[in-house]
Amino acid sequence: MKIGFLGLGDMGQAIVPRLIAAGHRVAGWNRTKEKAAPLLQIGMVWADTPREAARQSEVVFSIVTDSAAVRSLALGENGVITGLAKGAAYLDMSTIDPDASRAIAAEFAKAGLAMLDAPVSGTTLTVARGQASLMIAGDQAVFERVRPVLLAIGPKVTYIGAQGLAVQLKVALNMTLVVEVIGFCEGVALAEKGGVPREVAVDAFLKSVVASPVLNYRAPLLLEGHIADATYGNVNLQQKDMLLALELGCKLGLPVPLGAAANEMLNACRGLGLAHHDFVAVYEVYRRLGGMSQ
Ligand code: NA7
Repeated sequence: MKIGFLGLGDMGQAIVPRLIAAGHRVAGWNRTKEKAAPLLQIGMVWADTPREAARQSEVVFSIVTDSAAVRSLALGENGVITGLAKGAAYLDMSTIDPDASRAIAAEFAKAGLAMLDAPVSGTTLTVARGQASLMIAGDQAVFERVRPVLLAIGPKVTYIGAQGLAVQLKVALNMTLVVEVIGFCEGVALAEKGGVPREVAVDAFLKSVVASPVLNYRAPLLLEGHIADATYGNVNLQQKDMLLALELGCKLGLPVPLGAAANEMLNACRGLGLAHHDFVAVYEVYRRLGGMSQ
């Protein structure tokens, strides 16, 4: 199929090669053009604007930082909405405010165009390994039409329901992920402070019922002893999602006290200058609070 791809950050860099490898033609755009270079080398073609990418495509994806970024590339002067053909589909994979996503989709619907929310769960590594999972919401008939393209990105593609529900679910999922990893950091710190060597504690956690895929791949970062530069998601990016979760809880009247506590630990990371580090930097916060580190 002819695909437009907007946003060639870390996730875009991992997804586009999978689409090309599956035989799709990809026209890509990024605000900072230089980032397209490695993808142009493997066959992606450059589009000057989101509109140009949309004009040449049956399916257009975007994956960018936040609601404002999606709004500008979707609805701006040279946005997707100005170039998308009737019968084509626009899928936003970013993790953004569900209400903002619904409002953007409503503009597409008014223009007789289809937009779905299609967030990806997984890191650049899981995407590259073909293990990412995708959640999709919006018009189910459009979803069925684009499903083969989605399967090229990841093997687990799940239709969630009405517009906005996939991105809402993704916000809930990311909150849980951060709470889980911070719980792990707290537990290991408690064991270490009491005299259990860190590597012994981590090994025991990973052999226990507490183990999970996310703890397995983040544990090595915690063991390194220094706090690794962001590999899978830095503090700022995780906090963006956590703030979306807190806002959602507030809007819906559902308390999320564990999310709120986890958010305080992310604040502490930023206060200590660890904003661009992987969020297992929370472990370092515990070490400093517990007098194990300066
Ligand atoms: P990255 O690697 O930080 O990349 C962010 C991308 O978003 C990158 O392409 C940026 O373009 C783009 N961006 C950011 N702001 C804008 C605006 N205002 N307009 C257009 N493009 C913009 O993030 P990831 O790839 O890891 O994650 C992307 C999303 O997936 C995010 O919602 C995650 O939570 C999940 P740039 O290269 O800076 O010009």
